[in-house]
Amino acid sequence: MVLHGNELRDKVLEKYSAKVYRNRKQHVLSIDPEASNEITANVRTIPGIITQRGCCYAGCKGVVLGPMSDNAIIVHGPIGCSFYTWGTRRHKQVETDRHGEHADCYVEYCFSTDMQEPNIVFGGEKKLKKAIEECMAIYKPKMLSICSTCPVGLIGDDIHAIAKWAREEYPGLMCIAFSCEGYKGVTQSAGHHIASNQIIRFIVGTGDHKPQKKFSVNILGEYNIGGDGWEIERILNRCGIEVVSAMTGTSCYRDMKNAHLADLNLVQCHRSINYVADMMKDKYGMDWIKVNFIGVNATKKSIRAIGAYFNDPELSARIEEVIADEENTIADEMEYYKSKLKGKTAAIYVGGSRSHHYQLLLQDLGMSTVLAGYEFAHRDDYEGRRVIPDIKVDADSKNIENLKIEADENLYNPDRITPEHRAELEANEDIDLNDYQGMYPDMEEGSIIADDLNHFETEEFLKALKPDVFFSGIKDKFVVQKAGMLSRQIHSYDYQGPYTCFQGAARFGHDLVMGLYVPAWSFIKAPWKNQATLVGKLGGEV
Ligand code: CFM
Repeated sequence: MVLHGNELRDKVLEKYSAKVYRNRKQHVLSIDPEASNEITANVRTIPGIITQRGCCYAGCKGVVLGPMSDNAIIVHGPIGCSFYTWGTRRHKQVETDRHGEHADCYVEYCFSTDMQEPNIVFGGEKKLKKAIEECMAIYKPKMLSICSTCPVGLIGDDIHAIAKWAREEYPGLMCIAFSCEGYKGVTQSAGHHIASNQIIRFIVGTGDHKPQKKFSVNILGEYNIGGDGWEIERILNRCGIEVVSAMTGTSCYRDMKNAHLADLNLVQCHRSINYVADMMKDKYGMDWIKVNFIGVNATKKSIRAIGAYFNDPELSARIEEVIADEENTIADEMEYYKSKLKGKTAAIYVGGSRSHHYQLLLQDLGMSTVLAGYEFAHRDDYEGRRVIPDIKVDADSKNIENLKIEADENLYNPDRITPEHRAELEANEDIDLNDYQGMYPDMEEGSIIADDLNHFETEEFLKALKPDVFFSGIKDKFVVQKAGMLSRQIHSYDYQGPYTCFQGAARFGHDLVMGLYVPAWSFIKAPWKNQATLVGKLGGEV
C-alpha cells in the first residue's frame, strides 16, 4: 500500500521510541489546507540524532560576515574552529567597491588566535591583542572582526573591550567583536542575528556616499553563491535601479556603510537577515519588500513589485522591456528543458530559505516538490510572519540579544511614499511590503514538510516518495547517492551557478537535465546485491 501525507509521516517516525516520536511528529507534517499546519521549529535537536544543522559561529562568521570582501576576520578560539571555516561557501568577491575603487579582499584568508590549553586556563586576551597587532602590521585592513568560539565564551575573555581598544589604537579601523560562540542558540540562525545586530550598531549609517540614480535599493540576504548576486545586479542595473549595497555577497564594509541612503530594502533570504530589514525600518523608516530572484516567474514578480513601489511609469516601462528581452533570450532553452523535466518530482532540504525559493524555479520547469524542509528556519519561514506574535520565546532564543532600536534623529524618514500609495501596495496581493508569507502558500496539498530532517528520515522518505532528484547539502548528499538517486547541492551549487533571474534559470535547467539524464546513479547497486560473488558448497556434501 502506498502511503501519503500524515500516514506516511507516522509510518516513517514509528521506528522511534515514544518520546522521540512525539518530538519529531511536531516537526514533520503534510500540507493540509483545512488545518493550521503549525510546525515546531528553531528548537534543540534531540541528542544523538545526526542533524544537518550548523552552529552559531558558522552563521555569524561564515554566512553573514564571510562574504564581506574588505573584512579581515580573526577567529578567537582553537585552530580547529578556523580550519572548519577556512575557505568559502562559493561566495564570490572582487577587489573593488561599488564606486569602482579598490577594496581589500580577505575572503580567502582565515586569521586565528590558535588558543592552546594555557590560554584557556590563564585567558586569551593577550593573544588576541597580539593577533590584532600582527594583522594590522601585515594587512592594514579597514575593518576587522573578532569572532569568538565556544571555549572563549566559557572562559569569558572580554572581546568587546579589546575591539574598543583596537578602534582607539588604530584610528580609521572599524574593529567589531561578535560573541558568536557555537553553543549559543540552537543553530547557525543565532549567528545571523548576532551578526545583524553588530552590522546595525557599527556599520550601517556611518557612510555618506549618496546613490547617483533616481531609484536605489539594498539587496539583503543575498550572498553571491556561484555569482547569484552579480546576475541580480545586472538585471536591476538594466532596469535603471542602483544597488547601494548587498548584505553581504558582492559587498564590502565600504558599501554597507551607505546602506541607509538607499530608498528601499529588498529581502531575498528572509531567515538570515530579516533582523537588519526590521531594524532599518525602525531606525530610518526604510521599507522592505520580500523578493525572490530564483525562478523566471518569481523574478518577474519581484522586479515588478520594485517598479510598483517606486510608482514611476518610465521605470515600469523599462522593467517590462528588460523582462521581455531577458525572457526572449532564454525562451528556446527553457522550452527544451521543460520538455525533459515536465512531471518530474523533487525533494529539497536546505538551510532557511532556499527550500522555498527553488520550488518556484522547479514550477517554471514543470516539476513539483513532494518534500521540503529547513535545517534552522523559524515558524515564520514556514507559516508566514503573521505567526511571529504567537512564537514562544524559549531560553535558547532569549540568550540572543534583541536590540532596542530608536528612530534616528536626523535620518528617520517614514514618508518615502505617500500614505495613499502605501495603502495601494498593502492591498496588492503580489507585493509583500514589510512582510513574508512563508513557504506554505507555494506548496501543494499533501506534500511533506520536514524541519531538522535527519539521515534516517531522509532515507525513509526517499524510499517512500521516490523523487527524481533530492536537492541537498554536502552532509546529506551521500545518503541520497547511496540510495541510487540524483542529488544536486543547493548550498554551493556543485561548482555551478549563478542560478538567479532569467539566465540563471536556464543554467539550472541545463544542470538538472544533465544530472537526470546521466544514468550514473542506477549503477550504484553493489554487485553482491545482484548476484552471488562467492561460489562454493556446504561442507559434508558429496
Ligand atoms: Fe539564507 Fe543562504 Fe539559506 Fe542561510 Fe546557509 Fe547558504 Fe542555505 Mo547553506 S543565508 S538561510 S545559513 S539562503 S549557507 S547562502 S545555502 S544553509 S538555504
